[in-house]
Amino acid sequence: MASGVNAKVVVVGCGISGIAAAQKLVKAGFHHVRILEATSRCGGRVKTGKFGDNIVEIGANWIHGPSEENPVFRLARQYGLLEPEALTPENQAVDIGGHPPWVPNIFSSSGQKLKAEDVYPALEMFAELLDESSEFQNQKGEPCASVGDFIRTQVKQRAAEKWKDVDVATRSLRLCVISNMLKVECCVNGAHSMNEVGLGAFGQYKTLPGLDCTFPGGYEGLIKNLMLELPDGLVTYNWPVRCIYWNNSEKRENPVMVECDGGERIIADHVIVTVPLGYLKRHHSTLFHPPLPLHKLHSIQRLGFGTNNKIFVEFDVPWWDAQCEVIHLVWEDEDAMVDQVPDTQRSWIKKLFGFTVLRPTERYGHVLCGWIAGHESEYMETLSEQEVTQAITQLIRRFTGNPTITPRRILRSQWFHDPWTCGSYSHLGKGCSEQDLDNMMEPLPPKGSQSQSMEVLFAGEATHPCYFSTVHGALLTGWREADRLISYYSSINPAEALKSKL
Ligand code: 6YU
Repeated sequence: MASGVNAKVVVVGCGISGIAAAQKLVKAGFHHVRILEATSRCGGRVKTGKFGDNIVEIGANWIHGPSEENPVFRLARQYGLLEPEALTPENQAVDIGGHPPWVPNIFSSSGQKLKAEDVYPALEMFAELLDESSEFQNQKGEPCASVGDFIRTQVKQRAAEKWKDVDVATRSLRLCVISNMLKVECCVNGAHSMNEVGLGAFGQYKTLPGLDCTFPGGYEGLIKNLMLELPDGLVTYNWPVRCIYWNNSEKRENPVMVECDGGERIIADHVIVTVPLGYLKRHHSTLFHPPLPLHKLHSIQRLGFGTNNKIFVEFDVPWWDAQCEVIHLVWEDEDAMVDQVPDTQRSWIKKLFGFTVLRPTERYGHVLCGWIAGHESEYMETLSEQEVTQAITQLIRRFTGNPTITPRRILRSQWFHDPWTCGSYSHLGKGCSEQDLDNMMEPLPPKGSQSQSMEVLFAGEATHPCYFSTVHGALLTGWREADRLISYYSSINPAEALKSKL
């Protein structure tokens, strides 16, 4: 490792993956590590904000699968950031397969609170089909290209058999419930429509045991604690990277040169790129010189990166049940099982599947978090806060049948228009396979090149083979790329390492 500790490493991006990479390298003794961050803050898509007197999560919300195998859970426990309940063995043992068993309230667009027995068969069928959608991985010959197509085709067949004795109105209502569940899945997957989520690789995403939990003091507590492990001054803020010159044809002393927006140039032995997939999709052609190899570029294009936004809404008094944890809004004109609205500008609000209830009430007051994915969500970002408030107010009045309900205030996220993120998180699009994630994480120069000098490495949520789209996935990719460099230097002897730097 003698030469490794002197290697100059530049990490692009100070989200959880960039922080994790730097932390591991610093711990291993690398003392020329720096992070270049485009914005004025650390944390990236882990972002805690203020809403009145309370905190809310603008980005990541839960630890998905808080149990021993989850490194975010282990760190949060170590830093003392979780509530006692989240630490219990019972909580860690619950295996919910990524879908927490929340107590729902379901309202319809004609202002009715729906009866459980009318809608539960639809929820059950949907859950069954989601499970089945995960079973085509590595099998080839999946019956449809997308999860959306598969679910719609199967629901039509199964409804005709199973619900043949059910009256027409109830059957139609159940199909509308399926529409609502497709919109929920658009949020979960960060996709515009489930027609864009590939069926063949859907089972690639893995869940961990544990009942999803939140950070009572905010997710950013995790970031703050990790940052304390880094030396002062390691991060340079407001420093966007414009171009990474690799494959040194100018015979510079160091193989990589990083050019920043202000024109500054920084030389390095290794660069770890952690920018979001959305940013890569938009800027890959200017961010790398020479351009990325085609197989990597094609994977960047094939993988999906969509928008999922939150709209926090506060009320003076609750209009939902005391036990309710999630509110679904079912449109009664959607028995065609749709998860896209026909006219975005006029009816974008129909894409909002409903709300989760912020708990405990003693901490948050009566606050709901609305969820909206896709192009409709991107359009919502362009509206004024007043226009969004008006649309939300009308929606709630309609679904509750109560024309007096008035929100006290709202706050929404705008991830698509964040120039350094360009959306929310990644999913596997149609035609994607495990190979695309392998291509994403492959360092440059690529396999088969003469040089194996690890000039440019790739971390970030969209490079994790099975935990993409999550904080724990992102964290693990940072550690993975740090380990790649650590083992690179321990595998070459000091003399060779020196040669590779000349
Ligand atoms: C999770 C959750 N969660 C909700 C919402 C969002 C996300 N996630 P970063 O972007 O953090 O860092 C990159 C940095 O690079 C950044 O600071 C940039 O400013 C910087 N940068 C960019 N360009 C640059 C340049 N040119 N130069 C310099 N710097 C530059 N994850 O575990 N629990 O509840 C949620 C949620 C609204 C937006 C989430 C959640 C995703 C995580 O937030 C995200 O993965 C990580 O924070 C990313 O870290 P990073 O370091 O990679 O990038 C079957 C199947 C299903 C599949 N999905 C199921 C799981 C569902 C995921 N659920 C999400 C749900 C919510 C609600």
